[in-house]
Amino acid sequence: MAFLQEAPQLAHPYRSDRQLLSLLDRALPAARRAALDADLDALGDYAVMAWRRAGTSTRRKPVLTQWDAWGQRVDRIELTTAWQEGPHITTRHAVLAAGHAGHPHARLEEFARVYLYHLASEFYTCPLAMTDGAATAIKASGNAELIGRVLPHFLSRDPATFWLSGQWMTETTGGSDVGHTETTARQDADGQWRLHGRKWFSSAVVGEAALALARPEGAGNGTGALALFYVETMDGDRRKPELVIDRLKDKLGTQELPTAEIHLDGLPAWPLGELAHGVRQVAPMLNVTRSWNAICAVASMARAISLARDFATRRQAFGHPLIEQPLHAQTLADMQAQFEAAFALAFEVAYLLGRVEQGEASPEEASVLRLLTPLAKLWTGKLAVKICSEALECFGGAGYIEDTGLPQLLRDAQVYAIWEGTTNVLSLDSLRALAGDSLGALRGASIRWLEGNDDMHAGSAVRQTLDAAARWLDQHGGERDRLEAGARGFAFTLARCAAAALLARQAAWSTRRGDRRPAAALQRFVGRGLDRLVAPDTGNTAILLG
Ligand code: MFK
Repeated sequence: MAFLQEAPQLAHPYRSDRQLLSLLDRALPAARRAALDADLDALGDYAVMAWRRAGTSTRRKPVLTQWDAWGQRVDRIELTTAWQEGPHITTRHAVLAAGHAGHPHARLEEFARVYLYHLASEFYTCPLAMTDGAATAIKASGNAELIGRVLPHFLSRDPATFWLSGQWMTETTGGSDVGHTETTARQDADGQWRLHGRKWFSSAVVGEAALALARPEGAGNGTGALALFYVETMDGDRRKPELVIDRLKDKLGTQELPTAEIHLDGLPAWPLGELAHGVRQVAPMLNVTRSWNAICAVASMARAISLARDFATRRQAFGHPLIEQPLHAQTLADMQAQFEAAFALAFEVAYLLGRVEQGEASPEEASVLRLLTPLAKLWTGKLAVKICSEALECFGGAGYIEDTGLPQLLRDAQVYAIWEGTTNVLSLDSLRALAGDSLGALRGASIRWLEGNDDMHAGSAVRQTLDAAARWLDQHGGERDRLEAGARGFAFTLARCAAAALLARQAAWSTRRGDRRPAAALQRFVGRGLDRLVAPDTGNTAILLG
């Protein structure tokens, strides 16, 4: 019999994840920690089942049928099995409801669930993120009627009453510069607002509701004149005729997610608040979905590393398992160190979000959250692509073969850097977040996170790099073009410093309990350098692009 390679096995994503276990042990009160265990265990079981199921079944994509046999427009979308299971898993384990539970650890407990559910859900987490964001924006609007109508559905623990919400912003004019939105809102004779236009990237079109940006008829141009509307998509069990699905997108990844192009042909709509400043009103939603993005990006890293590490114990080359080959072990350890830093940053955003929302946070924590949200989104989005790509390489040719399930990890990971704002848009948002003294707040927080850690080198590297970032800002902040040209390097530097300081806090805690791994991750992560500042040479750029 010719040699047959053993396939990689997926370790239980909850019981085997030392980062998640020790984070929850450190951050949660004992009673809350214990109450969470059953849901996380079950979501880990579901992830193992989904991985095995994917390995033994033919991959499917959603199918749109626009017309029935008799010429009736139906716009029916058939979903994959994981998507059909989505409402049941979400409500049974309170994935969204947990985040709105009214205590400061609610978001941490929610995002632990999201982290475990994400990949098994086949990106059903995308519309869940938007539903969570919509719930948050509607709460922030203070619109009591809407709050009473939709929150019981969005946060339901019963699949029969659970609703998904979309976030309809992107149009053919652009996904970043939404100020050019062409969708208009008109009031009919009865005073009912109705939306007319085309939305170009509508994930969650299978949902029951959405928040949509539109320009009230007669309003001026630009971002400030846009309003934010709430819409419902269903009339009983039929989709409303004023919502037409033109086609599903053919995407590089996230292929189980039915992203659609749609037309709104007079769809009834209700403004969340004032009929202007819609982007300001949707911002709480964006910050929530960006937090989901960061958590889901670290979930992809965790999956890629878990499989690559397992495979390294099963695959022999040149007389030894891969894990005993010095360069391969070095490669895996580098991935692990970067992942641990990214994990620490993404989950701090979740922790701070819970504190801010429950009114428990200091003003300094609120400004750190505003800054860390875009930083976590942009850095983890890029890192997920890098780590998934490296993980595929750890399998050699097998990593390039579709039915191993590995290429999908990389194709899916590419979306984290794009949706919810590209790396550059998020770098510019982190400049927006610097209004006030959020850089000073980040420095103060980092120094506190470093307390108790005895890695002197890491501590001084964080402090020195944050000082260098502040000097960079002083030097370039006066000239907008130069500031923007260097914004990505600046954002990466801040993200890496914050991640290192947070990892140092976890390392101090874990070392006291005999776990030296976070300290080793910190040493390696800081050893690769924190500074990614660039001299924004706009003249040189002009020559290169000329
Ligand atoms: C599985 C993981 C789950 C992930 C879910 C994935 C869902 C995928 C679906 C999508 O991808 S939906 C499309 C997502 N699109 C974006 O994220 C938009 C990208 N563009 C931006 O982020 C722009 O920065 C933005 C449109 C928000 C603003 O650009 P503008 O037109 O230049 O607006 P401006 O004047 O800077 O900001 C308007 C107001 O919003 C200002 O407040 P004021 O009116 O009080 O002056 C800003 O301060 C405020 N603002 C903007 N971004 C904010 C914010 N406030 C708080 N937080 C922010 N992040």
